[in-house]
Amino acid sequence: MRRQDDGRLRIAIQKSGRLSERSKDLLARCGINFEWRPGRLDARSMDFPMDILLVRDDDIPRYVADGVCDLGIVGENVIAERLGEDSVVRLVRKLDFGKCRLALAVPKESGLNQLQDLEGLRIATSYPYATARFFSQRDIKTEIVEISGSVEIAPAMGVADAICDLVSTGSTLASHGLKELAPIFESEAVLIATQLPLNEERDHHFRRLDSRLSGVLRAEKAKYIMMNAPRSALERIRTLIPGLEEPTVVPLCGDGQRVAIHAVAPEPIFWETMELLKEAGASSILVVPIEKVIE
Ligand code: PRT
Ligand code: ZN
Repeated sequence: MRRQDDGRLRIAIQKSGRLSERSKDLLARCGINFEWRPGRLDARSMDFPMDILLVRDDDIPRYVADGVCDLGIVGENVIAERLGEDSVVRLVRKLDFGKCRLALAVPKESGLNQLQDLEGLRIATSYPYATARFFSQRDIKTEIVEISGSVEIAPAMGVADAICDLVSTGSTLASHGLKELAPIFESEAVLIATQLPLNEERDHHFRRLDSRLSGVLRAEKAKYIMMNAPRSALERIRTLIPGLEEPTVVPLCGDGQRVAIHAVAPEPIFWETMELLKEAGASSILVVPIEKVIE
């Protein structure tokens, strides 16, 4: 049943886990703060017409698909596992955190080196749907052993011959004597929206949120760069900073040859680039973070 329409957006995020703090922080940077009350799984924002629901990440795709919540922040891996290929939610944008990959791994000394070697073997995973689909698409018969946690210990326990689990740094695999055999897919945290229609009011708030998110994500990567340089070095300097199209160039007081250059660089500026800028004749190079961007 559709919930009562009070014009407020409702978003579901993970209650406690790897995505919780980053999700709350991202909303806070969009100017959306919640009053958290101990023991409560919902909260109301005082500075934006939005309510939040704290749930297990596995439930988020379904809540959003069914319109229980308008929006959700969740890993792509969870959406793929819970909803399959049905595009019953709308991917609004990738959020640049929670990056990992679902991958197949085998014991280092197993002699298993390629996918075909897994034919007829047991694969332990918390992602039975995605794993089974991967093998059936390649016509490789395997037995899927569904395990809800600590999948990496399954081979040592004799429960399975290989595993299919999330990997980020790879240190969990290494510390359990496992090696990665093949990636299945890449994942990161994403904002999803229901495909059910939002009324005019909620759609308006959704657009405001999305525009703020876009600004926050762009600002995260972008830097404001300032330097002084000879006017003759301008062309060379523009080639050194990726994406630098229209810098502001201001004459320096009392110096006809040198100018101040100010620009927003859409990508991070590395030390190597600063050294090249110096070689090109730039001095007093300042790189400062940008907090918010709105176009
Ligand atoms: O309680 P709830 O169901 O909400 O949480 P959960 O236990 O199912 O999920 P949680 O909090 O562990 O992870 C939430 C989401 O974070 C996942 O669905 C992914 O989208 C994302 N994510 C990113 C990861 C990892 N990186 C990750 N490394 N989720 C889990 N891991 C685990 C992995 O399962 C393995 O045990 O970390 C270990 C591997 O890490 P490395 O760095 O050693 O390779
Ligand atoms: Zn979960």
